[in-house]
Amino acid sequence: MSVNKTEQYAAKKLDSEQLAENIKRHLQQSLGVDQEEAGPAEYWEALSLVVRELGLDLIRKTRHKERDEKARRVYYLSLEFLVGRLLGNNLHNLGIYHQAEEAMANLGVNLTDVLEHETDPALGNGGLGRLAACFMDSLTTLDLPAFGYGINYRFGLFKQGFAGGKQTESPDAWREESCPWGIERPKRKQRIKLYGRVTERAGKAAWEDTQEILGMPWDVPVTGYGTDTVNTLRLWESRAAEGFDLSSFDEGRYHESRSGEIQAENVSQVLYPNDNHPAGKELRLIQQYFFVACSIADLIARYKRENGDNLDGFAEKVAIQLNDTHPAIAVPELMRILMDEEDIVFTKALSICREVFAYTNHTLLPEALEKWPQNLITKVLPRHMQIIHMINYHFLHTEVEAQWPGDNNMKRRLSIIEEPERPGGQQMVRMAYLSVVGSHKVNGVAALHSSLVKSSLFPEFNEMWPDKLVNVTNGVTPRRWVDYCNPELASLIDETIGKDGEADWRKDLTRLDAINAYADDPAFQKKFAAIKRNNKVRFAAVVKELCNVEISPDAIFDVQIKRLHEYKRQQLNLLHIMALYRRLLENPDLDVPQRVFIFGAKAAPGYKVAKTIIHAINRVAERVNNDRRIKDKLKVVFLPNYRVSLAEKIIPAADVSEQISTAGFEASGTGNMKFALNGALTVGTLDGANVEIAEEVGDDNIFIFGLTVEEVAELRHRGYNPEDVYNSNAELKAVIDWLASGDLCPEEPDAFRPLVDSLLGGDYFLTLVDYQAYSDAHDKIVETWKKPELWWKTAITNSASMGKFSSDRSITDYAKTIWNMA
Ligand code: CR6
Repeated sequence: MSVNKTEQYAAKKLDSEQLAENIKRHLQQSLGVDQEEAGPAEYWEALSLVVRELGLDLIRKTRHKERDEKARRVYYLSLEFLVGRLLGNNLHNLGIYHQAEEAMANLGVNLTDVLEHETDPALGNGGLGRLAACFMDSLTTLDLPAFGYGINYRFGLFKQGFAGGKQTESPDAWREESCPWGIERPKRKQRIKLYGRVTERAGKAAWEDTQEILGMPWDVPVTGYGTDTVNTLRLWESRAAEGFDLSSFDEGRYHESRSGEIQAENVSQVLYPNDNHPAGKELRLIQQYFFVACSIADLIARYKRENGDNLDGFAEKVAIQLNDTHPAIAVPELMRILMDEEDIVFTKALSICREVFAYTNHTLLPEALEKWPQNLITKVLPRHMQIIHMINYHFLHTEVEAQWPGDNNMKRRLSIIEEPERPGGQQMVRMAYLSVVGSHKVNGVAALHSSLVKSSLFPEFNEMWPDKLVNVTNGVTPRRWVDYCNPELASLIDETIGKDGEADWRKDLTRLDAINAYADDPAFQKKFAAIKRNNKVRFAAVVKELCNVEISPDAIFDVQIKRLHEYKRQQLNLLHIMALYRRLLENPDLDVPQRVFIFGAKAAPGYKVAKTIIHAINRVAERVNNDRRIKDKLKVVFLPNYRVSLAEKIIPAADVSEQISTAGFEASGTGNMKFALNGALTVGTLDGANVEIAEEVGDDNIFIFGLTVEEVAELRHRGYNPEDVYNSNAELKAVIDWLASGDLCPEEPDAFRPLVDSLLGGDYFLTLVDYQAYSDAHDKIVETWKKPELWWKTAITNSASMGKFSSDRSITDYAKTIWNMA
């Protein structure tokens, strides 16, 4: 289905000379600099402009083709797209990386240096946002008609620094550096309403006395691998509407009018820095509605341009995926347009919505499930609140009533509106319920997670609609997460199993399975190990530069990179490191391999315990790294400002991947897949996608430890006292006491109190319970490391067995089971 098979890889036709000419042209004509004046930053911008030109050309062709084919399109609505750096990835996807390398060399510059000049667009918090970016890559690679819709935040996720080991935050004004990727499309701007009130005019609801803001689209071309299809990521930026609050000019209230303008521009200012935890702020609700309303209006306009004004065929042409509940307000928004603007009756409007929408659930954490006060929605979106009530009434009194006649208790439990538990409390709108009721499919993101969504989160919905809840296991794009970040491994795979046409594992990751035949092969092991070592040498230089710590490439690189959250249990890793250090102090000649523990993690600025954990790890690192007694057998590094571009350097260099969440808490995880794909061995719990990774690699090739979901439930049921574990495990007790003693932070002896209290006062995440099993799993890792043939066999088996975890497979699953597009 690609744009034009005869013209395939249009970009590939550009040779290095043409590229160099284009680069020079942009240096002079777009940037106004001479070649002699240009540094890597200018070369980066000029080459990016060349690639953007290519992208825009192909976007136009893709659009024409889609218009002709009139196929169903999928719209991926997400408040986060963590795309990472784009230049290198686009060059790879378009098949012109080597030409670009040559072109730059001929101009006397090094492409790798140039690529380092790109600031990461950090328009996401973590896994959910990065997943959206991998999905855009796969949608395009698979030639599916797709649009991504999101927000063009002026400030991405904060930049992290450390002061005395504590996290500091500063704004990430990522676009200020210049960002050549996006282009504004003023022709497609939208005007949306907020606040006001609802009146009735001629029997119809009218939303009046509103404030209005503009949404300006900013289009980023999304390239795919080995195709001329280029899709669009359309990110909205808020602007004050022209004529905004004009009446206040007349009344001489100029200042008020200006303040209105600033408010409008505030909407797309900043990404909320919470992962798995809603902020609950009015501005966040406005952000959600702003991008949803712009996107729905935009996609309806596109439908009408292509199919005419009648919306009868709308659901056949449009699929909308809600990435978590963040865009859930899209359900009442589409209902509003269908009913109030298109004169479609309620029941028909609801059935259109249910054909169009599908919702992805990414978490079971109760505190992460979004709820908005009914009063707040009534204030900001009065018509939407009415429509939510209408949907709820129909749902409870027709559908729930039919399933459980006369059961008022059930109606209360399933109501989209949650009644306050205490008198005087607020009514809350459960956005997850609204999403389930408004969609035809709801998916979890890994097999275990999806089964828990059915059995614990939405059991009644599953009983009512047995086909609605499904699983689509997450995946990652092998283009960025092997081909681009680990080019030596990519070449070794090419050499071994071929790369042309059908054989190209970049397009069909299950082809990697053929590498399994080489897991035992000493020559292949040698090459695989050499690549890992090269990656470690390069990464050691990054660590030296960023942390001023020397690490040996011969040590085990043991890595935990992800958001800082108690359920992810960086504290478990920390306690174990403290214990290893104590073991070495007791016996400095202990026969153990050198180990480096590597962390990267941002904590939400308001998450106290998470910040305490960062502080504690940094303090332990300082102590361990400067203690000559342990003879460099142990090092700990915490890389500041973890982000996509750092992940690209860390993952290819990792030996051990830490995936140690409390069972039942990590919906999927996607880092786990990237590490295994690059030949790291996983130490992990039976949680999220770890379960499926274990199935693929086999139990002998992964270090599974700790309580299972069932055992966690049993333990909670029986009742658990962390003091019992603390008192019965001498090593664990010693390290917790050390943490509590103030020794690691003499100037603030109580600094780690919040962590110690959370461990001993309840230990909700069962860190202490899993401690011994974790420590034993690490002993097994060391045993394996001591047998290099076994180690490399295991590592190769991991890489070779990751075929399932390509985001191409995830997207194919969505297309088949949810979007009806394949
Ligand atoms: N925090 C899950 O916690 C999952 C991603 C993508 C998360 C994580 O396990 O891999 O989504 N959930 O599905 C949310 O953001 C709510 C995440 O990234």
